Amino acid sequence: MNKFKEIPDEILTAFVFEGEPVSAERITDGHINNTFALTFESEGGNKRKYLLQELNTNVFRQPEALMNNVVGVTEFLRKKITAAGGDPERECLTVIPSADSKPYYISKDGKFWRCFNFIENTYTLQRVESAESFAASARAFGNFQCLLADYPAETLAETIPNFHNTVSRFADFKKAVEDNLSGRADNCREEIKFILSRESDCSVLVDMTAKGELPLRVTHNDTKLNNVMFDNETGVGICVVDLDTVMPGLALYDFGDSIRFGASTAAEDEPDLEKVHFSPEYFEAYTDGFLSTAGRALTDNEIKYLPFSSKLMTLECGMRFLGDYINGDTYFKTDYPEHNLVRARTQLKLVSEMEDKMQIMTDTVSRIRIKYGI
Ligand code: GN1
Ligand code: MG
Repeated sequence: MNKFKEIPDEILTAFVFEGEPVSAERITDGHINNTFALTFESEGGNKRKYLLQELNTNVFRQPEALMNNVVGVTEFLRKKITAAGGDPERECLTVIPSADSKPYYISKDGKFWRCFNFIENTYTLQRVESAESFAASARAFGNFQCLLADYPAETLAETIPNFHNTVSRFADFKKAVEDNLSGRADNCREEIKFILSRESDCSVLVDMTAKGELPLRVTHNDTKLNNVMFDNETGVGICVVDLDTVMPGLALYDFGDSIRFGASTAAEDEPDLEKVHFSPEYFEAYTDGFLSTAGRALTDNEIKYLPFSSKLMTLECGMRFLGDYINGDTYFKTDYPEHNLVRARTQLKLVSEMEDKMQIMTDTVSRIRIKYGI
């Protein structure tokens, strides 16, 4: 019997699940896909959990190619983790095949579903709770990047073209303001001005990459704190999840995006800007954790641009939230009409504080380089 209002019957038999479905819980952390934790029970009373997702095909236009990436990356990680004596069931995602042996299922109503093992005895964090847990997430993302260092990048499809291309993000933003589809641009003229006056920042990493001054690597590209699963007992960040945007990119995108989300004293959507501050202490904790695992693999330019990338990724996200607000909320999920505007404001406040504290960040990176001899 289907007790799950939000999940069609058809889906509960579409994948190779073990046992009978007993419960389903919606997970509301992400801004893009619809996610559920499902529990199935086998005859002896054995329970097994799965993570079921309906992929947002408005955002991910080539879902088959995306799942091809995810299968490739998870199988690659599985081999490496096994060879190193780790437990691939806990340290990487496993794709659960559909009944007809595909890594996804397209329902009769045309929705795109996929399923993973649920990693038990772990927790996620929606906010940084301590410098130590933030450093643990940094070690996990740094390690993830190292594990994928020799992944054949040419086999990866670009799931969202120009995802972190800040020049094209800036152009999209300008167009959103010009088109003003929702008529909301007048509610945020200050914020628009703030972004438009930072156009020159947007080309810095793009130009360096074009000149060969920064190497393309296989990167995660969405390194939010809540994309790390922490072990209940040890607090170690054991598994990096949300692999939809694993593509060739810059190490700086991964670093900067983590700082954007985590080195803040408030939530990404905190409406009271008095509470939103950039935290140099959290910046230091993350930088230390990241350089402890990935530092030796990074070039001098990559390390030098860590502080700038933090600001740039935060500006990019601010542009995306504000652009979506002006476009009428067509991309990110929102809980209320001003949600994207509130999110954009936190990002721009962080950008402004990072600009003031750029020297402190640079000094922090220098200190940590000395510590690790890199
Ligand atoms: C989205 O899906 P989620 O919430 O992990 C977005 C990221 C943004 C983030 C902002 C595919 O990530 O790029 O940085 O929201 N993912 C996509 O919170 O656009
Ligand atoms: Mg996510």
